[in-house]
Amino acid sequence: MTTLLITGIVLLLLAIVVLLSILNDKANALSENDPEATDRKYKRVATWLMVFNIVFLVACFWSAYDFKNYMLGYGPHTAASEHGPEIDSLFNITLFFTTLIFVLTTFALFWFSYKYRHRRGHRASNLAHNTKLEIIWTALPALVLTVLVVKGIVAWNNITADVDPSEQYLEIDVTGQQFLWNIRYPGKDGHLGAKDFRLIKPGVNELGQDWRDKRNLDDFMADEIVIPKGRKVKFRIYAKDVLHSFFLPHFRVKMDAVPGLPTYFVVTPTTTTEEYRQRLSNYPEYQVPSDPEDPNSPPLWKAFNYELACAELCGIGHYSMRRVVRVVEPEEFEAWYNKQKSYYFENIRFTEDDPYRNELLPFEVAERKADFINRFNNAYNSKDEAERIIQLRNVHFKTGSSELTALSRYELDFAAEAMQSHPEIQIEVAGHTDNVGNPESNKTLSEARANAVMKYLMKKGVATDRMEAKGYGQDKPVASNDNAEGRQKNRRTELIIK
Ligand SMILES: [Cu+2]
Repeated sequence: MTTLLITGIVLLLLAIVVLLSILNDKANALSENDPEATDRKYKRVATWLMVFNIVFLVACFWSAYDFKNYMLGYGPHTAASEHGPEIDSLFNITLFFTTLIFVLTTFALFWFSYKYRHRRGHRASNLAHNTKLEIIWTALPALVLTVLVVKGIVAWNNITADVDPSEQYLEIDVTGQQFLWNIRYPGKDGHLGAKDFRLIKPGVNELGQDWRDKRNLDDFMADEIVIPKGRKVKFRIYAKDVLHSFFLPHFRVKMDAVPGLPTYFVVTPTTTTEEYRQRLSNYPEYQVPSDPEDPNSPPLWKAFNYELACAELCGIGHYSMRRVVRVVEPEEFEAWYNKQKSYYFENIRFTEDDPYRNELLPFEVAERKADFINRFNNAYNSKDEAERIIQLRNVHFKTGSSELTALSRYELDFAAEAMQSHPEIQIEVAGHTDNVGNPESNKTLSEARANAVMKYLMKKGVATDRMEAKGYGQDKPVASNDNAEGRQKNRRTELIIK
């Protein structure tokens, strides 16, 4: 229905225009011999053009004024970063000059068409050259541009200055790819680990982190950017495929992400997300529902979030390159930061991609050792026979064999050490299996495994006559053999203090 109405109105307007032009032609034909009528006609046209000019300029200013509270730099949208006001003031200086020139030239354009309209007895004069004019309209823009450019360069050098290595700052690594941002934080060591594009493995190692660089081990990935208010943040900006652009509009941060050419931007946020929301709440524009379809949705100011966008049209899914940015008080940041989990320990540790899969890291050795000594002492001090058993939780064998896995050595070393510091005790090394397979061969296997452990302890200096190896096969389960978890518990090696 609406389409039909609009089509009807357009057709009607077209008919009116055609009719008017026909009438105009007829009137012209009549007045051809009446010079006064011609003068009147040109004056009328020139006057209406002047009216248009004034209405147009007023409309321009009115619209800018009306929308000011939505625009960055005005109303509630003063910059949320330390360097932001400098960019805004540069922008305003540029805007002042361009507005002035815009008004003057627009006005001159229409004024000339009015003043020099066709009139009887007036002839156009031919102005071929005027040196004075040439100098004025070359020198003036040159001067203005020089001021703008010099001010711009000085500001740009300030804004894009790198951090001083001696100062405190938080480093965050952002990598654009079609169509998302990878956000990486340094862990507790405060340093981001090395990357190499040749190590990139989709779904496993998206950034090509080199796990041999220990600084990588505590790095974590985040799905939003969280930064503490008042802290200097250095964003290291990368791209994996095409050009992207790292754009934080509320902080006046914008830097291209270029494949093969790392860039950076240093910014100090000055306003938390919550403070920015409070600021917005003072303006009627932000009291409307955030979802126009749902009148009960929270008002715009409450739903506000800073955001990271990609400012480079990088492909069909470009729009989805949005991430929420949260600026919080330093204490809240610490709480969030401490909750994050290292990517390496969550996803890489002990997998085939882990260069340290056959060894324990120093802190892991310390943790396991403390745990073992604790369990050993409990067993040692207990009078109850059933409690004088120490399970070797981290001693494992290759499937169906009595060959110890590489990581078993740590717990066996702890055991050997404990035996040596308690020379009076005797132990039994007991091997157990689950109930899969033949009971006889299970017994043989458990014996072989107990012997392997004993041999290892011997090699570490524990006297042979202090130990006895026994294989129990599947006879002494500690859990149900009906599920994988239970069977795993049943396949075990124990040290029993006699
Ligand atoms: Cu992009």
